Amino acid sequence: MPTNLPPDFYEVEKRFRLAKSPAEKIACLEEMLSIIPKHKGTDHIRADYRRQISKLKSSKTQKGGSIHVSAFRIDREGPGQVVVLGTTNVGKSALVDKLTNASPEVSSTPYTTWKPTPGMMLVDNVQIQLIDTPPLDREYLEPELVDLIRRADLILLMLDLQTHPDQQLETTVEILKQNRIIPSHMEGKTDTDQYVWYVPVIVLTNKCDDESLDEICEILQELIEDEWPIISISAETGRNLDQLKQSVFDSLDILRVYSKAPDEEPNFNQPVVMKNGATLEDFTKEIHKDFHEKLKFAKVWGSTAFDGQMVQRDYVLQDGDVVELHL
Ligand SMILES: Nc1nc2c(ncn2[C@@H]2O[C@H](COP(=O)(O)OP(=O)(O)OP(=O)(O)O)[C@@H](O)[C@H]2O)c(=O)[nH]1
Ligand SMILES: [Mg+2]
Repeated sequence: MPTNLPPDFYEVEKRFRLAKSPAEKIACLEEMLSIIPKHKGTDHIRADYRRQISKLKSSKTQKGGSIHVSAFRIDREGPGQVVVLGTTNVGKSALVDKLTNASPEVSSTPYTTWKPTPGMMLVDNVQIQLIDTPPLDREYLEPELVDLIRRADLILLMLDLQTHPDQQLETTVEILKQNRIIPSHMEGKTDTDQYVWYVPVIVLTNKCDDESLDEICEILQELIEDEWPIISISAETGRNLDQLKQSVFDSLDILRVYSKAPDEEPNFNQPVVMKNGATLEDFTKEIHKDFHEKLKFAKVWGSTAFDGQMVQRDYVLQDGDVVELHL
């Protein structure tokens, strides 16, 4: 236990030791966390309190005691859920803060984030959900975080370029593997009898603030197997973030279609976002059930159609198509 703790801390700690119910214990631990000073000497103990809180919260949910809405249950918004993962201090919160409308706490103190925070990132005219997460830790991984990762459409696996990124990658992949989560590009290359979840991964080497660090990025790329999709970025200076946004968009395998009424212009700020391969039939379902049930024909303006071409329900939509539906 570190010295120089404020007197309040010991009072709360005493209450914690005497507490009987999980709710009381959680309240005390949260209070202790807010009192304890943040510095290197308290890193370990703060991480330990967070683990205890997580364990208490999940056992509380399982027992069906009080109504508990988990911070890890995040509704999907937009065309895909993208989780930002990595060990502590790599810059996950800084990235989500920079790219989305959310403002998670960014700090040089390890183990700052302890619950996920979703935000929406605008790529071109599409809002994509990005989720900041607590650090991956060998000792304990919140079961609900594991579920969140398994359900994700894409993992942004972040490394701190300035502190042994190759080891961080190894650690992170190992932790994921222990939880039966395998990067998609390794499908067929891992020997396991268990059921596993394959999730696409893009590796981000963060803190590549300027050209002087490009050489380390290149060495890292040579060190790790070449099939890893990897982008060097800086959440702080904004370096290569446009490239990252485009790569996220491309990985989600989506296309945008614009609906228009006869004799009107389409609204290019409001695309209907669909999976690649979607047909006109799928599009009618997105617009309204009347169109789905009673569609007579549609006109399309786009890359594979001549302007105003009449198409049928089986027409395969392309990114950027403008569609006019007729009943
Ligand atoms: N130089 C530099 N520093 C960065 C960059 N991104 C983040 N940082 C710094 O790295 C430290 C950690 O950033 P966070 O975003 O809090 O890291 P985190 O991964 O969310 O950490 P945990 O919440 O503990 O998991 C902070 O001091 C940031 O200012 C970057 O691109 N360049
Ligand atoms: Mg964080």
